[in-house]
Amino acid sequence: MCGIVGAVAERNITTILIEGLKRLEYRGYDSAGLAVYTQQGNLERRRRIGKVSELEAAVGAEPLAGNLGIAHTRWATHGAPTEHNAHPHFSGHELAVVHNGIIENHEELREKLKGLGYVFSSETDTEVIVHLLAHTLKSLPDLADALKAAVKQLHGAYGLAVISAKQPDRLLAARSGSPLVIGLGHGENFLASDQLALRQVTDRFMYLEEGDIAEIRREQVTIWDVAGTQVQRETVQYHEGAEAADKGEYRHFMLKEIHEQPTVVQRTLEGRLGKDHVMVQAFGPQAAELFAKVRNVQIVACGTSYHAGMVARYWLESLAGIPCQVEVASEFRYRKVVVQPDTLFVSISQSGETADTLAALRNAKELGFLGSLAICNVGISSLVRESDLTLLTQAGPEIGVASTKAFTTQLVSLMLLTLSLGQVRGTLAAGVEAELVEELRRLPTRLGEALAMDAIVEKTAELFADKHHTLFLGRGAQFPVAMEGALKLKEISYIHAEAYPAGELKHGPLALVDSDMPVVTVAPNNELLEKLKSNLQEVRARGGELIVFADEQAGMSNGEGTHVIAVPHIIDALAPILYTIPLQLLSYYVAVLKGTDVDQPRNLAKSVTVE
Ligand code: HGA
Repeated sequence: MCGIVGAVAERNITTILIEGLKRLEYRGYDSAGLAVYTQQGNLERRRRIGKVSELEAAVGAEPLAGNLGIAHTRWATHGAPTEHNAHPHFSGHELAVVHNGIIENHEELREKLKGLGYVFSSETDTEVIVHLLAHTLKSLPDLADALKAAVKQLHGAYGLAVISAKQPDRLLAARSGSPLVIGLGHGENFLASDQLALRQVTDRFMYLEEGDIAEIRREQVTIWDVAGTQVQRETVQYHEGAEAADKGEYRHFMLKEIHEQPTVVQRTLEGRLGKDHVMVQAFGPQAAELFAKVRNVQIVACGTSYHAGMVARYWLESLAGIPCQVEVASEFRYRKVVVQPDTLFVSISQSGETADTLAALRNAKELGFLGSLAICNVGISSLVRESDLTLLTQAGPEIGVASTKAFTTQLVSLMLLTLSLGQVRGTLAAGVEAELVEELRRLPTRLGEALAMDAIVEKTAELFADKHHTLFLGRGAQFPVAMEGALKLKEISYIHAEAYPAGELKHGPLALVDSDMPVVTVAPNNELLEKLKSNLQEVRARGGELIVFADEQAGMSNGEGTHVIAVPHIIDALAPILYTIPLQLLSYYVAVLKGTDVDQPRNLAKSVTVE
């Protein structure tokens, strides 16, 4: 979602700010802006709706140079995506603020500040922050003191960057519910909502914690914690290889990320498989002790991660014999939940900053769960920090807004969880675990074979180019795979797609089936295959066109209105991971045919850090 970049240096920082924003573009946004304290001693800003390149052009046309500045990509929550709502927001000519998050008491503060004579020029919640700070500065002239006092009046979530023309040697930051990281340079320092934005200028970072306020000067960084006590935060040297935001030979990040899946699944398995068992300590030193007590599992997640959780439910119940509930985080967090004794709370999130999932975890801590486990792709994230146990997916940075490799690595991690719980609790026969471990080792190769379906899937995509609706069907653990397939198609091709358990067809959705409604089905060769074949007959009988991704050994063949695409055979338990690949490719190629913005689909954002 929105991004923040800030800099204080001896050199001109405008290009650093713009490059930083570009590196955050993948998160999705609707407008961009920056404010610089210029060499003439003024605060000046440029703002544009649309892409960072528009902002860059505006700066090119009317140059801005200075040693202190803040910049922002906005994903509107309060007020339309217009230029006057874009950040930075100013109070007079003195103060500029950029903000990620939501101020819940903005109406009340706005009325109060209007009463004090402040004039608002936007509909955003953010603008109350800058006027509130301006007002506080009247009694507390030091910027850090004023910020500490002002944030006490804010309810909601914020990551803030602030600069003042009156104190132009410093950049201020405040974090509560929205991540911020300081980038450390030599004689220059930086700020961003994600270290990725600053990798061009440094590899040394200091992560702010909840409630921290930071004063960042060229030579010095001072941090106060939520109690106002001056604190040191650890400096982290960033080591991850140069997995830069680079598409390489691929046309889109999404296609690159789909093709990375054998490698990242391999990485997710590395160091976690013993000869014939899963190494439970991969979940943390106290995992074995905690897992031994688990009698139930509650999974909470959003979007694609929720679908991973739904697959895990089939696995946990059928393989480990552990009852499992799965719920979307935005529902779980506001519902009165009855927790069964000895329930493990499992949250799943690519970024680890998903606002609803994080809030659900925080609620869960008050509800008497046995403990919490985060399945997450970002090691230094709030979800990881706040959970008892963690298993990191090793997907690497995912740039495409529509999640692909994050999903399959989540599935692999959830299979490791299933096997670990079954092992520790003695509910999974050692032979079954050994067989699945062996199959997991082969999985990267199998995924490579599934990727070889690329060309046939590209051809199949043509069947969808002029369609407006589709149905996705699956049975058992393939039902959530069908849901994920439908979500991918919606997200990037804007074709309306719905998923149903195949057995539900005749209870309603069959009424929709006609020659304009293609029906996509995933059909591994399992005990449900014959039932699925009957469901497909129901579709054919109504003239519906069938696209069936079927096990090469399932004995299904092409026929009138039936397009069968053979999928390499795989053990049933791992089929959800393998069948995801052709569905990802299908939505990708349909989107390419329709000419949509594959990597940054309209209205969507990566890492949903607001409710
Ligand atoms: N509420 C602010 C910032 C929005 C945001 O953080 N989006 O991710 C606004 O609407 O401008």
